[in-house]
Amino acid sequence: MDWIVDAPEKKVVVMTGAGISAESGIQTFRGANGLWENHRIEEVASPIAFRRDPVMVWNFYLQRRKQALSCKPNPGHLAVAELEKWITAAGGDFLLVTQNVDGLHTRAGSKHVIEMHGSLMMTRCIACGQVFPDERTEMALPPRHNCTEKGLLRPHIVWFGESLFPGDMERIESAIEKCDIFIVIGTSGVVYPAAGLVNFANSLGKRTVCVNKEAPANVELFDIFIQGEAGKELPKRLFPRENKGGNGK
Ligand code: BJW
Repeated sequence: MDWIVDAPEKKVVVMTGAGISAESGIQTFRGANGLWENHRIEEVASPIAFRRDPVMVWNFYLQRRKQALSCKPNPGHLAVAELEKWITAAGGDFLLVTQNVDGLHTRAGSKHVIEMHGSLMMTRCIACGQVFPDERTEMALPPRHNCTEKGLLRPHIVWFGESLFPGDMERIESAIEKCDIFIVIGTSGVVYPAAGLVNFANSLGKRTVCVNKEAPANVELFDIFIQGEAGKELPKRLFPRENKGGNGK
């Protein structure tokens, strides 16, 4: 097969991880140049860490926000957005589930997206729970919310030990139940519940494909594994170029 999504497959779920943003200059979490090499991940990405040192955690996410805003979507993000256009124009269903918090898929033009681990561009009040867009990059101290409880603001990120946002898992599973093909791109397959979604897809007999630079931990669960960089593989292999979405732009 030359491409991953075939013409009759009009119901597609794609799930991405940090690998798809690597070619935009955003470091992945694990591996040789992993973001976490000099930090244990729990030091910065857990509710305990935020309770212990909110200033350190806030500043870590502020730096990440600055970095994400300074990066651009790469050909991998653009190919996923084009696939969505193509599927939608053909009357099909498309859902992109991303573990990434960098916002690059939306900036590439993806519309139907679940950011299952949250967003660097959103903040949440720990007291009243209100979530709002926040692209500020200069607040060295976590501010207080203007609600009656004056709650501390925290990144709207799913940290270790926290559940996904209400309804997200149900929407993801429902899309997988209806899909023809489940494509997983640029993730090491070690963080749950994301890593377990391929088991769910397999249990329903769906076709499963993985595109990754190195074999992920759960590689044996996929029907097809394509080894390579997302920005190089996806534009040529995700779907047939001559049929690409809308007017072919
Ligand atoms: C390329 C490339 C290129 C590079 N092209 N590819 C079941 C079993 C065991 C443990 C658990 C379980 N269920 C829950 C847990 C606990 C925990 C967990 O999974 N722990 C494991 C580490 C063992 N999960 C949770 O706590 C989750 N919550 C939960 O399940 O709630 C219910 C519950 C609570 C408590 C107990 C039990 C249940 C929440 C997980 C939240 C994850 N949050 C993070 C950080 C926040 C976001 C942020 O700050 O940015 O999300 S962790 C971090 O890992 C981040 C990522 O989204 C996530 C996944 O990483 P990803 O995307 O896979 O990146 P990498 O770096 O690992 O891999 C990159 C890959 O790309 C590599 O393979 C490269 O080869 C490849 N690559 N260049 C293509 N150009």
